[in-house]
Amino acid sequence: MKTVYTCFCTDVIHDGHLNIIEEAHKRGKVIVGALSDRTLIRYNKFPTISQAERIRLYESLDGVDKVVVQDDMMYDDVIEALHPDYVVHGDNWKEGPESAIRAHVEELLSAYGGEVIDVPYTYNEKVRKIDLQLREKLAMPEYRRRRLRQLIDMTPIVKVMEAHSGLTGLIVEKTVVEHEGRLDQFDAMWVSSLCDSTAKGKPDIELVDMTSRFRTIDDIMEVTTKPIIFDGDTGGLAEHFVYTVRSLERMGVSAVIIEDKTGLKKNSLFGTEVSQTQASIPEFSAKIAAAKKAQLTDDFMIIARIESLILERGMEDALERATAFTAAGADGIMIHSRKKDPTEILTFCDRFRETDKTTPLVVVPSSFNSVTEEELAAHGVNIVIYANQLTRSAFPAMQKTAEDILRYHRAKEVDDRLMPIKQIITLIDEL
Ligand code: SPV
Ligand code: MG
Repeated sequence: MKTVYTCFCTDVIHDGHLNIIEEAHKRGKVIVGALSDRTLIRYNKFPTISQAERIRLYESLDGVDKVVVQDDMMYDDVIEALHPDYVVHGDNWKEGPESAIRAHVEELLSAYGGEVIDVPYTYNEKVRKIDLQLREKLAMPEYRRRRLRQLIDMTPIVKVMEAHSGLTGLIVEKTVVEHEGRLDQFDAMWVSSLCDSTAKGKPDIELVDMTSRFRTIDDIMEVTTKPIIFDGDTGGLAEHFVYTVRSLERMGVSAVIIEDKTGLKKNSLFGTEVSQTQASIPEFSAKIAAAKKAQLTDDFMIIARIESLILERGMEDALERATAFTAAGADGIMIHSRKKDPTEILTFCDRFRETDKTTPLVVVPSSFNSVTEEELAAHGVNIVIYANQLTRSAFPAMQKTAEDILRYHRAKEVDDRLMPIKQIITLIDEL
């Protein structure tokens, strides 16, 4: 009896999967691999049911002899363990980032005479309906809101990218890359005060009002499903912040980060070049406590951001604040620095973790950008935010185009660096 292996990462079984099982069953004993949660979120959409539920679902299918967990995107381990004669997959993996995985499977199988079977991908009205139902479970506020907490439990480090519009939201939502045979994507979006303000041509001084910031969130939410972390600046007055928290929760935002500054806030990356006032520990703790009391759901997170290193008040002050803000109810701590060297950030994380093993830690490596996600995770960081890189890459490109059109009195010279017209008019999918 031959052995046939197929890897599933779906939450719902439709005709396409049944067809794959049928094709597999014709050839021998069918083993289904259930892609583990931590691998699935790098590869596909966020799962709407748990890993254990997916395993039970696959086990219940006629024609499936056994279910195993596939924990790595690459098939090396499962192929070594099972030695399947065939690996069956929908033929959609012949194109795009997944094609590297297919090529690697083919190479592994050819070493002992195994074979890849590509089954034509099924797309019909039923499959389309199921896709829509899954999208509802991903996009609606009650599901989206809780997903950040789920991600913190699921993955060594949650990867967050800045978004400040529907379009940048779509980039964070849809960008998947293949690198050395593995696929990767961002987990969540950061609605940065710097980038949201900059996109409106305004300075980052809490000038863009909450109604406008909420409008940005709404634009992003309209076209995406990934969870959102909102940059709440100082949070304003505690009496106002409680209302902001309620609004964010209702919209389906997962977390707000507020920084321990008071008065006219300027962007932290100015450091001590501009005068900025740090809030006292009791004052900021009271703001956090008031917001935690106002919160309606258990899902939403209020994360306290500590500016002591930015303002050069020292490590001990930063650590004292972290303990106090956690005691006041903060669901996470963000520690910030504008040093190029990550040492002070890593020292803070190590020292914080000596006494607190669980409170999520957040960092924003804009200045200390040589540090890797793996290093951060090894020092106990749970969330890494790439806070402004989309804005900082788009602006120079747009400015250069504007300058060159002025320079040459026509657009021909810039054309080879533009997205083709055919692509821009079809960039956004219609429903
Ligand atoms: C932002 O993105 O607006 C931030 C992070 O607050 S930073 O600009 O690094 O202060
Ligand atoms: Mg900000």
